[in-house]
Amino acid sequence: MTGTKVQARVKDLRVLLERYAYYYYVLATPEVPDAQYDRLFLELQSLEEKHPDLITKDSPTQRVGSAPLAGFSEVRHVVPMLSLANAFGDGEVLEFDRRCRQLLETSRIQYVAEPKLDGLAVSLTYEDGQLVRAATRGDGVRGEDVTQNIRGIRSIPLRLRGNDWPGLLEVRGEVYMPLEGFLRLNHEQRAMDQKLYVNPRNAAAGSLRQLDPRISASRPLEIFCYGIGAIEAGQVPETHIETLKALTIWGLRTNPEAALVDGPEGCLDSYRRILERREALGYDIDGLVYKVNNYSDQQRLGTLSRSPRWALAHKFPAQEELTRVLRIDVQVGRTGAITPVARLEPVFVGGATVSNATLHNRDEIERLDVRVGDTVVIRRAGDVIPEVVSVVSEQRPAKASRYRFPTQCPVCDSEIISDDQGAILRCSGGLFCAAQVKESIKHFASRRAMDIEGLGSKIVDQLVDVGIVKNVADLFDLDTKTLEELDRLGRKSAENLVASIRSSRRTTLPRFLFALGIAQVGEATAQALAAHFESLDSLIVADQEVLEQVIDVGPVVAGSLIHFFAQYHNQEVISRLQGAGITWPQETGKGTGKVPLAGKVVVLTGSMTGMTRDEARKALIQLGAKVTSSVSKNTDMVIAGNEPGGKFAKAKDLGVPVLFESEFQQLIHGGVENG
Ligand code: 5U1
Repeated sequence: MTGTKVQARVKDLRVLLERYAYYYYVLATPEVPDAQYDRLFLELQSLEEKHPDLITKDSPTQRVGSAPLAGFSEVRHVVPMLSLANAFGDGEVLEFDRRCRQLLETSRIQYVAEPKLDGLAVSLTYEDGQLVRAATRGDGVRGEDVTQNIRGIRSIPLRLRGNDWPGLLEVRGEVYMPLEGFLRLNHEQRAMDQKLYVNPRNAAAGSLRQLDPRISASRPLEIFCYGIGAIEAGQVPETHIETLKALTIWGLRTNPEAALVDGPEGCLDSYRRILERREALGYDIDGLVYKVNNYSDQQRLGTLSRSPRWALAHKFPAQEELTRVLRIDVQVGRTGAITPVARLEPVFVGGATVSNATLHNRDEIERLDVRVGDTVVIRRAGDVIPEVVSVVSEQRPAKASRYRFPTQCPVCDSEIISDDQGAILRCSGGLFCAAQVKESIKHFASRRAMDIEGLGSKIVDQLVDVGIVKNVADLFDLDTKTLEELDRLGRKSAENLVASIRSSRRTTLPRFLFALGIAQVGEATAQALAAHFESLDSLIVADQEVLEQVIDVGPVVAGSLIHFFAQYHNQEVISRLQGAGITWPQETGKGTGKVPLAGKVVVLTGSMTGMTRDEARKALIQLGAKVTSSVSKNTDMVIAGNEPGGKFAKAKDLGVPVLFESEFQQLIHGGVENG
């Protein structure tokens, strides 16, 4: 290539790479597979190696420097980075709106409601469209210069797109670590015997403050930009919502959840909706921020000493709190798995009072070195079981001794054994252990299994403790008189329970298989087995080889099924259940057109607007699909919602067909043909 041609190619490659990064990170709709991006990147890198004079500071290849820093120098913010006034209840939001209306002498205000990320506030300065400086918020007046590390965040453009940006533009936003990246990072840290981060916020802060920019660049950091600080030689729009749009056009990533809302009712409505979807966002938020939309109104409202009068953070209930460990117990699950649980001084966290938190397993107790009497951080996020996150070791009582894991089952005294890998500890008591019997009955009766309404945990405990029920088949022998004698169960409830046990007998084969509680057989596997064999009899007689033909059934699941059906007492229970009248309609798994995704391996990514993730997953299972979590060459289809992320890119890369939400909805309602 001639010198001019090389120059032109280098320029084209940069434009293409910037464009692809923009579509991938900012618009979340990748234009090309990752492999294509990588190819062009390598081409640019090799041209720059041969022609170093063509290297520019804003080239996509020049994001990460190699020299570790001695420290971070101080940066003074030209416009202070303010903090936000907090509200914890609806009343405070109404009061905020009343005050704004009064000061503005208006009857109605439009606000922008946007998620408040639990990350690290930063300021990015662009001069003539080039990123020249990035700083942390610090105390709001002085922060640290983290330019080298910010350059490593690929969703932050090194130069702005278009040409209508102000000559000097200081953008503000929150750097955060998505939950998936946080879990992956901690997994890697553990593998390398490095310190674990307690939460995504600490991981984001720790990653951005690495002195080696290469380490920082390897961390899964992202940004959402939410406003503008200093500005010269140019203008920004007149409203906040328009500014967010302008930022996106200039190549900066803004939160797609930000929305213009009307009055305090609009704010509170957004709050409730986002609170419901909080777990599905893929990143931690600790509330919503409401901002008066109109900038001239913002100016008239002005700021108090540290926070603007025109904005309010409406916080979610705290998800982490401190409390004390009173005792450590172990619980025995349906399959005998032993789970340690911390009994706590009750504490209000994540919107509920919590007095128990899981300690997961023996290794986790050892890792945390949690002891009775310790002050601990516990976390309760949404419906997730509360867990102990860390120990405040400075507050440990002098005589607290190390926890010794039991060697015998606390319920039946059988020996506790460890499985092949030594990761899971189990009670060896089997059906001799009342705890395992109770849990297997609770599972059998649960909503997604036989769905026996009214058979709650307390009733099962009593039935097993007094010896009336020894296995799930005994449930179908219960009568009103027997049940009436149990504590707290009147005649009416006893009658209702007998009726719901009777009506549970009409079920489906997948539900029945799932209800049996066979190790390794969850809902999706039960669905696949039912679709494949279409009858219980054919499943029971299937050998290892035949079983492994079922999609996603490998040697372990097949072995578990064979072991289960070979046990005499399991055969007896199944035959008693059938004798009690449990029936299901003939499986019409293949070729009927009712289950268009029969046997297909499907992956869900991104959030749906019309349904929760769990609803989407159930709809897929109903359509016959096997829902898995990661995309591979075995995946038949990916369903992509909003912000689909890496799985979407991988699907495109591997040529896996992708269905968007509208097409998925059509499929649910019987519209799209599937090949
Ligand atoms: N989304 C969002 N987060 N956040 C934090 N907007 C936003 N605005 C802030 C802060 C501290 O401050 C400005 C209102 C000054």
